[in-house]
Amino acid sequence: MKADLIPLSFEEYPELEMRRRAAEFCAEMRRRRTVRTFSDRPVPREVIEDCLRAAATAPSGANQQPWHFVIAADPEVKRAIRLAAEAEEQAFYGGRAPDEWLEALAPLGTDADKPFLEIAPYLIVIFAQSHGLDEEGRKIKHYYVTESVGIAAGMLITALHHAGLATLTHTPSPMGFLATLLQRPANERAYLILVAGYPAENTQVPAIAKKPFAEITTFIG
Ligand code: IYR
Repeated sequence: MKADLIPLSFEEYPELEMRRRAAEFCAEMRRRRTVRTFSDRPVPREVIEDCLRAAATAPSGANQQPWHFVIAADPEVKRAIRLAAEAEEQAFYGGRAPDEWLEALAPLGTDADKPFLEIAPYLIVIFAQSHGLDEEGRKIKHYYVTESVGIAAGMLITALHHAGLATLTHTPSPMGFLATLLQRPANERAYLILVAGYPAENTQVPAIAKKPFAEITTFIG
């Protein structure tokens, strides 16, 4: 059934202001770096909540919002996630990953040790709902699930960065243990762990760069 229509809430800026906003936001985003060393300093829960609210505004296939966020702040839960993730990573780095993959990861200096999973104040585990369920428990087909959850995850990373927090997109592989550990229903699969908090003091990041703009864009006309 077609939804009722309401006026669009839209803000247009004078061109100079638009240019300034775009340039400033670009500069702010270019400062974002994935961090692998976190501080245990507490972060106000309300900030995390607002960032999640911002992420939840993401467009999604048929507006089905096929995501669920589990926010693990409990030290015991974080520890359980760390132990299970490290077990997978040990298998990954200890032989499961093909050499080509390990070579691609070499510049990042990652290994199977994941202390940040316990140190960072928040692990935001993003689940994708492969289908929905109606009141009678019948399956509701979801559309563009991967795209939708990816967009929401990107908006969450952006919101957290904008708020002044660091993040790490962490994808232990396979991630099946997360649904079990966090007692998620059968229609949900773990999509990624977003580690969020302040960076540890004197955090260093790999000297790697983004591709040049001309390489990633083709303007036609
Ligand atoms: N999940 C592993 C490996 C890893 C894979 C990719 I692709 C990365 O960009 C980074 C790491 C780990 O977290 O170490």
